[in-house]
Amino acid sequence: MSDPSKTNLITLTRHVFQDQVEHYKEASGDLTLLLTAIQLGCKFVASNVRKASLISMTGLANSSNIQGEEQKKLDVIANEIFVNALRSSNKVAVMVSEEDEEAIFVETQYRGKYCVVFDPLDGSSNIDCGVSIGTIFGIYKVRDDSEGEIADVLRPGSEMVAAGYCTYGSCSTLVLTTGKGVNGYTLDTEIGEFILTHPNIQIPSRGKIYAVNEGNSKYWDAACTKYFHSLKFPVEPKKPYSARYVGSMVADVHRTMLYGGIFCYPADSKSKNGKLRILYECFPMAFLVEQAGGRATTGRKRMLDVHPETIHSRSPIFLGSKEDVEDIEAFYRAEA
Ligand code: P6P
Repeated sequence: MSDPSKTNLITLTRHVFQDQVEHYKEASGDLTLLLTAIQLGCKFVASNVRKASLISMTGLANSSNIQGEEQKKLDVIANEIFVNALRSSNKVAVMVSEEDEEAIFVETQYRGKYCVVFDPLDGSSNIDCGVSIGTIFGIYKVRDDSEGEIADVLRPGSEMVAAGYCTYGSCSTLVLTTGKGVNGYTLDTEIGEFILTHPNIQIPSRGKIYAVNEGNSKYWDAACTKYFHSLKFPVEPKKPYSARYVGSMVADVHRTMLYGGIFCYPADSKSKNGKLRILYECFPMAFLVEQAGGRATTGRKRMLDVHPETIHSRSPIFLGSKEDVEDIEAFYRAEA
């Protein structure tokens, strides 16, 4: 008998469909089909990222996005790939992309019942030097009696029905939750399928790694300054934490999901609301982390309880091992 793990491949689509049959008997299968479109986007981006330098896809696209950031060629390509894949899935009513100033409302004949918020190529400043980058997405179902409007996406993250990210690095791993735990699927480029490699991801209750841009230390508030000092100069016999910071949220969060510890992008005197966008960076990562047994906060409030004012609103975020995030929350309470 040959090795069943080699002859009984559990693809993402099969796994999500199994989950749907077991847990969502009344489901139509629309979410499974929507996730197929997202997988196509991730596979296409993975292929383009891998050969970017070979097909002169690095460098600037001589354009900038809503954030005023210079767009890299791959940013533009990735965004178009996802918008086209999502529209042609016939499962989407509203799309919000980091790369587009306005929300996209799908025309009636292609419209479905889901809203997808996404960052098609997060960490794009790392493209030219080959450091890991990724895609982040979150999915809402349109509210009852809605055909798809902006109010369907300006909702707390706690109302998302699915979220995920895909890393583009030494391998491409798609990490996904549909509300029943977190699973990771690694792309087998030879057969073009995401294969289950990280079933039921659970974040350790406490880690030994912290991730923050220390270059902003000058601008931190008192709670952050005291918290990070406590990690570097702990009271004996505790040992100092290790610092790891890629500068690509998907890479830093993926390491935190697997190894534990804490990822932080605080608000500070330079960035009053922090840098990361609520809808398509903070919410999806917070949903995944909570589903893996971790915790995600703004410092003062559960991240998923935040109500975004605009589609590109920003928030401070601290996420990862439950006990590590509870520590930073205690420092904020002490400074209140
Ligand atoms: P900084 C990348 O540009 C990004 O949006 C996230 O992927 C990453 O966590 C953060 O910004 C890095 O920002 O200010 O530390 O370079």
